[in-house]
Amino acid sequence: MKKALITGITGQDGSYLAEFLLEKGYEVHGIKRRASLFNTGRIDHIYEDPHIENARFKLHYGDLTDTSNLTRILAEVQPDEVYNLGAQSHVAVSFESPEYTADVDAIGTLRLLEAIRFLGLEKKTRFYQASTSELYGLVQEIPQKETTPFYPRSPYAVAKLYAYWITVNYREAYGMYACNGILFNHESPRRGETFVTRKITRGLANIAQGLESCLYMGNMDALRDWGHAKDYVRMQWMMLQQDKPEDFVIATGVQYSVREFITWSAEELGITLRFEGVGVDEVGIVESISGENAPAVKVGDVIVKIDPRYFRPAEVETLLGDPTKAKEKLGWTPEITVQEMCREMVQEDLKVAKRHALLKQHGYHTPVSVE
Ligand code: NDP
Ligand code: GDR
Repeated sequence: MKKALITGITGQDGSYLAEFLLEKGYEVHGIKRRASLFNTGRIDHIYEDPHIENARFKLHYGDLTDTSNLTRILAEVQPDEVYNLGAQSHVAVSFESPEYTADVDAIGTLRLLEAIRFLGLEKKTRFYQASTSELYGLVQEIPQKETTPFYPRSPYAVAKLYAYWITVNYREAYGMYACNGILFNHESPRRGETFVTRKITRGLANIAQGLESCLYMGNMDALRDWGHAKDYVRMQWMMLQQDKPEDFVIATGVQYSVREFITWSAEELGITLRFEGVGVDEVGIVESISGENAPAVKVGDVIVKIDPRYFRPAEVETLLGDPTKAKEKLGWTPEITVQEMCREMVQEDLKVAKRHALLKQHGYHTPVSVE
């Protein structure tokens, strides 16, 4: 039985990858951080009681900032594959916590690679690094492919640049099977609530049900190449099954604006939006309503506004990936379109919003945290 170790198993990708590898028959080990509240909501459905004989899903407390902890877990697990998905992954937050982001995202990657080498696992253990389209930042070529020069625009992207190159370096210096997946934005109903797609689907579902009144946005002109996390974790595994380690861009090859994502999400709730004004004065106004899903909204309501608080000190305006290499060499193509994904996300968030609205109606306190 193959063994995999996943850092970031409690995150969006970690949860889908763990499911995928369990289905493939792997023994899956994951590193979770200690937190004062439970932080395993995304993986509770695959959790196995450690007392069960032959359990194939095991969690270890740990942190990418802790070398001895990583070394001990690697020594204990002796994994065939390591997926380094753990990161402070929020671009805007990286401007607030640049040093921590560098420690986790850059040096954390080095710690893992060095522990593999130190333990003499470099010929056994294959290593996947969660690299990112943010490396392209101020884009030098459209669309972006494996050979496009990088120009990172945030402490997050700069930290991930180090992680990208240290992965390449350990491959070249020590013959390790180590590779980078340069993944463009990918989302799902399990996406963190403060990334833009989830903020939109959750925010609008809450507004539709009367739990919030307005969605406050940053740069709605930003263009992204959005895919579904389920399609992208399949590719993470495929990259570690080749004869030779290589780096791949994973993207859909289509881009849309944040404003378009808002429009689709509203439509899924039966709300037609009209955008008026420019810059910080732009607003989204309800033009018409159909169906039953937005009982709290009236025609003429302003439900989208700009809050400059969400502008970034340096923005990545446009990203568009070219996944030709992944298609040709690995036979990978995304199966879920961004519009299908948006519908799924809205429907999931609507279920939760309806539950909260019902509780509120019956006098129960249902705080909705907004970012
Ligand atoms: P999430 O933010 O959903 O998950 C990040 C994971 O990393 C969580 O499990 C988190 O733990 C964990 N983590 C954070 N800090 C540490 C630390 N100090 N030590 C150990 N673990 C830590 O991210 P995604 O699942 O969306 O992304 C997975 C990876 O892919 C990340 O590295 C991200 O940067 C990268 N990436 C993501 C893309 C996307 O569009 N989703 C695109 C390209 C790259 P906790 O749950 O406790 O917070
Ligand atoms: P990104 O994702 O920065 O691309 O990083 P995010 O969803 O945070 O932002 C995408 C774009 O939307 C604009 N935007 C807003 N973003 C947020 N979060 N909140 C807002 O209110 C808002 N308004 C507009 C942003 O300015 C940006 O242009 C994600 C992360 O998953 C990274 O870890 C990963 O590496 C990259 O995708 C690829």
